[in-house]
Amino acid sequence: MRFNRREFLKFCVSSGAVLGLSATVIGRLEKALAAGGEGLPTVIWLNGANCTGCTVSLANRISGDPPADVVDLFLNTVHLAFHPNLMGAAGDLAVEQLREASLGPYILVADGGIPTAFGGYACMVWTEDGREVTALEAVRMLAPGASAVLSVGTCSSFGGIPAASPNPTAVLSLADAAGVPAIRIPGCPPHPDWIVWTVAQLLAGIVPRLDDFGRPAELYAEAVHKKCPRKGTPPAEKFGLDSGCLKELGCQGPKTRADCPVRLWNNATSWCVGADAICVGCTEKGFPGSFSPFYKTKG
Ligand code: FSX
Ligand code: SF4
Repeated sequence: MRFNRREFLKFCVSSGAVLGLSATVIGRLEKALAAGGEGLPTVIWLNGANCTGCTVSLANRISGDPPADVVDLFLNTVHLAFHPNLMGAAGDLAVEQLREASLGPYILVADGGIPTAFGGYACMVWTEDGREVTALEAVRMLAPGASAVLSVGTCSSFGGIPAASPNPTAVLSLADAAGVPAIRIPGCPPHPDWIVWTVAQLLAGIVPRLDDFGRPAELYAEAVHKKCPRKGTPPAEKFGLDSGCLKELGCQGPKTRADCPVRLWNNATSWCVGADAICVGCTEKGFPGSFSPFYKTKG
């Protein structure tokens, strides 16, 4: 099934309550919908150093109502001009599409950290005129002209796993590598709803209020611990034997801001603590170094 931009807007409007979109955002999207969605920015999505989990997370969003999945949605609606994993075009054609998109209004999205050692040549994103273009060069070229810059995932937001000590490729966040401010949607991976919510705000012409770490404050409003159903229960001594609090087993929920216990994952099936694992702190700056070794009690 194919969807167009109009259907993405319809989807955002009809799923507004689930996604937590405000009445203002829904109102503006409705207006854009009435205008046929013309003039909305194109999305250029780059991959830095990553595991591709961010895109997999986004692709896992399934809805009971059409449009059924976000892959189709983003391919055919938000006018996703370039995405290394999702686009149909390849080679020169893909680069042509990117170049064309970069002439008009566009939102730059990047998942993955940006390696800066070796002149950036630890991560090449496309070839042009026989020359390898690095992620570093690409973000420095595209970020200044973007109407918004979006860091999807902890690697792009803060460096994340590829920047973990000893960080041999000198990975930086997108904002630090490109020298521009970015809206950060951390999580390793981030929840697909967080990505769609933020893109919907930008399409509605609204820059979401950000917290001190550049994350949309509404999405990262409180610690995972606060609404965890295990809060206040006796400490669990082992995994899988009871439903007690996992803090003594290394849970980082008290230090980690995200709405996982309420929103749940995999189309509202469960979440890390619900599946009897600890929260590892993946939405926080300093992950993984500041939270490891995992499964140990820290302070
Ligand atoms: Fe990082 Fe994303 Fe973790 Fe993986 O693109 S936030 S390693 S889920 O893939 O960048
Ligand atoms: Fe908090 Fe983790 Fe215990 Fe849940 S399991 S109450 S998030 S410390």
